[in-house]
Amino acid sequence: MEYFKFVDKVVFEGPQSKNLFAFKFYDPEKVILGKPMKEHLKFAMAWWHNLGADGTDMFGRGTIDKSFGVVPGTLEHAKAKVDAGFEFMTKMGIKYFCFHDVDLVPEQKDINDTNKMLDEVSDYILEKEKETGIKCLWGTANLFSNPRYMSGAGTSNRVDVYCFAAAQIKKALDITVKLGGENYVFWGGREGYETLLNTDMGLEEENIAQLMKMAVEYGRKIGLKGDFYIEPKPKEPMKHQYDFDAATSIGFLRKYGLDKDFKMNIEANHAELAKHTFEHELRVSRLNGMLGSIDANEGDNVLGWDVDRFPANVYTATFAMLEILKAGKLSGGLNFDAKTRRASNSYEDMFKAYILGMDTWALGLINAAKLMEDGRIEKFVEERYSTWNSDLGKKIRAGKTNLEELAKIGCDQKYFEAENSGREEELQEILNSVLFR
Ligand code: XLS
Ligand code: CA
Ligand code: CA
Repeated sequence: MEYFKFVDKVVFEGPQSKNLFAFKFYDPEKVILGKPMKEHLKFAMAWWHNLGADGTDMFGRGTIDKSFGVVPGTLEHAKAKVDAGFEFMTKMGIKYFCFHDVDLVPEQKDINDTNKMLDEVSDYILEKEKETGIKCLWGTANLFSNPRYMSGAGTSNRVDVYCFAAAQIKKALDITVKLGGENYVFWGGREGYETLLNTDMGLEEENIAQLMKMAVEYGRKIGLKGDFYIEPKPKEPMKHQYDFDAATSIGFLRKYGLDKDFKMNIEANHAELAKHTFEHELRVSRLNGMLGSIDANEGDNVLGWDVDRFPANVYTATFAMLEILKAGKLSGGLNFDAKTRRASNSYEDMFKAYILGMDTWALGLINAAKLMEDGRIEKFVEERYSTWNSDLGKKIRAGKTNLEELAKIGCDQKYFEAENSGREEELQEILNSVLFR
């Protein structure tokens, strides 16, 4: 069955094209900085939003028909989602997808029944992967929707709940490896707390570290080759989430010796919720050798929560691409953890949203390359720090001096004249002149 008859294949037609089902900027074969765009931009489809999100919000039921012609909540529906998903990715030219266990099949009352369904549906996905060459980018377990996780999964106050989490993680790892996925994500939506009055924070932190350790051991045993990721988010659904931001998560990983197996999966909208910029989170991850993958979306600065909009902000994509280019090759890619708005409720809107997202990131890449070639901003930063290349600067950086010696130099200088401007406005003007020339 063909679900999306209105489009055959989305191809590049260029910025002048008025075809709503064509790329204006994403030209997969075009070489930028020595590599085709499709290699720089490893796009992935998020199973949960694209095949599952029906526009439901806390004030109203769904507006978007994701039944794909069969009754939702059945095995047939799970398979129809596979068909629709592979038709969508093939038509869009997307080579990867990401999933939670319960995106693939409806969760059953008994976890063993859910696992049987997962076996059957993943067999079917495997067939489709072989036909199309599409692969899994990462998998994960949903450890936040089921009421048993109301007080956390790996950070639950109950050991029996912790074992359910272990069971789901084990199965999600099995399915990820079976589908050729190289990476595995931990997003801790319920791993946090509402009040310290009822919380043993120290015990919770140790327990989740232990769970991650066991996940790594098992994952390596069954052949997971890539990275485990933590996906930081400061809040929502919990008031305080332990993986607040990249810096917090990296500190946690180092404390528990998990930093060799884990990297960051940075989501733009989560960075904004932490009152950072997306590029800040990417920079912190990159500087620590911890940038693994990206959840590509954006928030809305009028709404203060996790709205998962499709990325449209070209400046943000540009700054993000600069970080990604400097990081070199990522083990992951760009997963569109994004959904169409509640009122954008047609199948056509699904395609238009992905076209918008992919074109935005293509522009980000094109612009980042232009900025690097132009070189003025980078050169300015280099010059701004040039006193650190002096003999004194080198001596300090090599740790060959002490506070007394520097204090003497400081006092001999007597006073400081603020004459070397940071030139922020000049740099913004350069930025615009490079982007829009
Ligand atoms: C929710 C998260 C989630 C993770 C995967 O806010 O973005 O979707 O990406 O569990
Ligand atoms: Ca995400
Ligand atoms: Ca999100």
